Amino acid sequence: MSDKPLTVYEDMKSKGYSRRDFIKFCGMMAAFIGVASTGVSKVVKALESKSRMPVVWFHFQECTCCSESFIRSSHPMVADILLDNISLDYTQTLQAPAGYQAEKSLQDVMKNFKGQYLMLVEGSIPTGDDGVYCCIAGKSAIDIVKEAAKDAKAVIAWGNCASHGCVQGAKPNPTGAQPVHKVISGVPLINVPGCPPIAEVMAGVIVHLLAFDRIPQLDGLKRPKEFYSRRVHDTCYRRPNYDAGLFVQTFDDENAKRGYCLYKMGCRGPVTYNACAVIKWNNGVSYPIQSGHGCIGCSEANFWDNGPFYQHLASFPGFGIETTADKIGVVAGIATAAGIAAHAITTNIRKGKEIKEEIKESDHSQKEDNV
Ligand code: FSX
Ligand code: SF4
Ligand code: F3S
Repeated sequence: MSDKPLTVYEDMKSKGYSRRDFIKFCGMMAAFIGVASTGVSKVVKALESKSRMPVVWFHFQECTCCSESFIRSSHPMVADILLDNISLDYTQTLQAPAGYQAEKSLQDVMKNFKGQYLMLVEGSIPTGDDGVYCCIAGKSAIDIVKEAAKDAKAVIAWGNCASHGCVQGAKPNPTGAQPVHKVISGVPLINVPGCPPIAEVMAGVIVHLLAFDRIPQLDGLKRPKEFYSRRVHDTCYRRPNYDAGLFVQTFDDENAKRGYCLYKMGCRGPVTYNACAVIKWNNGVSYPIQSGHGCIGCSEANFWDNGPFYQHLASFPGFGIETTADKIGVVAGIATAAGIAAHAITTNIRKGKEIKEEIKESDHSQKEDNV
């Protein structure tokens, strides 16, 4: 048997997945990362030829919900395939080894795969008092991050904690919690905020790296544009109510039952960049606003300090300093602009659906290949 590492496809085959599963997976991923239907073949080609990518996944000051979000993805194939195909060599919550053995795995990856491994970080880094507030195997989180980042191919900061500091970084921030990008430099870094981030977004970012061997296009805050270029407000299904000036005034009023806009209940959708209103959660079942609660801006920096959560914003960027919810129903041009934005993102998702349909079609004509 050759020592050559298995490609993603070979590895899937060895685990009993069919060719059809593989194509379906590539189609799903192509849809998430927003490539056109012609892009599916690129993803297929890449995953047929690329070997597994060594990965180290760190946990610092966090609640582990980012991992939970990912492994409990309602597309079991996504987490299953990705966890198999990123070679998760070190992760404190999922790895089999413990103690010295676990730390040896980490050292082995850093030594044997210099410049090739992907570093995933969940949690903020406490920098106060020489980093004593989070230590693993006798080392502080800050030292671990700096050491591992030095030879990483790229770093992904999962969730609000690693991207922005989250609740640990909120005032008075007793541990001096900092996001990853504040403690390392000189290595490509992607922020994937959200508390936690959406599983499909996490999967999309990993597949982008796996398939195209480069980081996705990022915005000024190092967030992948595919998922963070629109405000929740731009794609929210309650948006027509907002434009018409129809608001919930208390959580138990008639307007709440009618599903009116939650802006006056403190919704942060107008200042929050995330894909929740489009991709949603639990296999597209719902998202906070659809469940009757305003967005609390969990993907934004300082969201804990930007409260109180249940008090509406006095104004927000893009709508004019003086614009308030009471006047907004008459600002017609805005609705058009938002409509265009919403269209752009929903087109991507629709495109995804079309891609899936195409795959279904070709599935019918393709003989099952279960080698
Ligand atoms: Fe943070 Fe991850 Fe919030 Fe938790 O572990 S982003 S606390 S939901 O999820 O790091
Ligand atoms: Fe949706 Fe909130 Fe915007 Fe209202 S304010 S349209 S509930 S995102
Ligand atoms: Fe977070 Fe707002 Fe989405 S609270 S989960 S960004 S709707």
